[in-house]
Amino acid sequence: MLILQVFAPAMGQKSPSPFTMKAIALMQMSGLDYQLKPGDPRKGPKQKLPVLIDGSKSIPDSTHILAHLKSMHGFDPDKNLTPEQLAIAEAFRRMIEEHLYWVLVHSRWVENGDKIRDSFFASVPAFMRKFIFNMIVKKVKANLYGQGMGRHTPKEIYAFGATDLQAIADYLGDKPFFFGDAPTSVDATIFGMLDSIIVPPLETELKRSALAHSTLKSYHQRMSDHIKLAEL
Ligand SMILES: N[C@@H](CCC(=O)N[C@@H](CS)C(=O)NCC(=O)O)C(=O)O
Repeated sequence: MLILQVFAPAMGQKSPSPFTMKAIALMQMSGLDYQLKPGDPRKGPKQKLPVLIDGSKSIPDSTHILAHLKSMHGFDPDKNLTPEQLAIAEAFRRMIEEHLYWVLVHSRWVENGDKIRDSFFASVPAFMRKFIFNMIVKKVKANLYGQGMGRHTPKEIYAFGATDLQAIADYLGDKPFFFGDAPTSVDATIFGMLDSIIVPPLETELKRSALAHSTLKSYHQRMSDHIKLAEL
């Protein structure tokens, strides 16, 4: 039995990370038998979630999880894509995971720290929560600065986010999924990010930019229905 380790539900999300939601979408799309379990990133092979456990193997990273599903379980949602489509998918994936992700990190940890604290750290005793949370926020801010996003003003950061979301909405157009009638792996990536932007009850500039595109809102709903998220 496959086990997918993710963050426990929080802020209205099945798991409050774009990468864990992407992995959940992939597992659901695969039709494979698996169990969702809350994990602890500190105990994982790369100190991050998601992690897929397959027998004695632990596979961290959503991209490696997809590669494992392809090579070991015959699930390849991209098998009908052309080389050109694969290249486009890879570029969008990088934009979402290496750029838009940092706008999300800013919107959550820098601008809405007080709101996410009790939800993300519900399992930490209340008297220690603020202390631990402040330590993590310090680390997150250092990461944002190191990556470069944290050197910009909030207005500039949200303008980057709006441009990325515009690119996704423009390429999607009125197609049901990114490359047409059937979802592929880049749909799991986009879904994981949109779920993390739209679902939590945080009124951020990033969420406003996403919801300004009715196509993105309906696409998020279509993907949620397709992967039967409500049944999980
Ligand atoms: N490249 C990884 C990224 C995973 C990732 O960044 N996970 C974050 C949550 S969004 C995490 O586990 N952070 C815990 C930590 O840094 O302590 C993937 O695709 O799975």
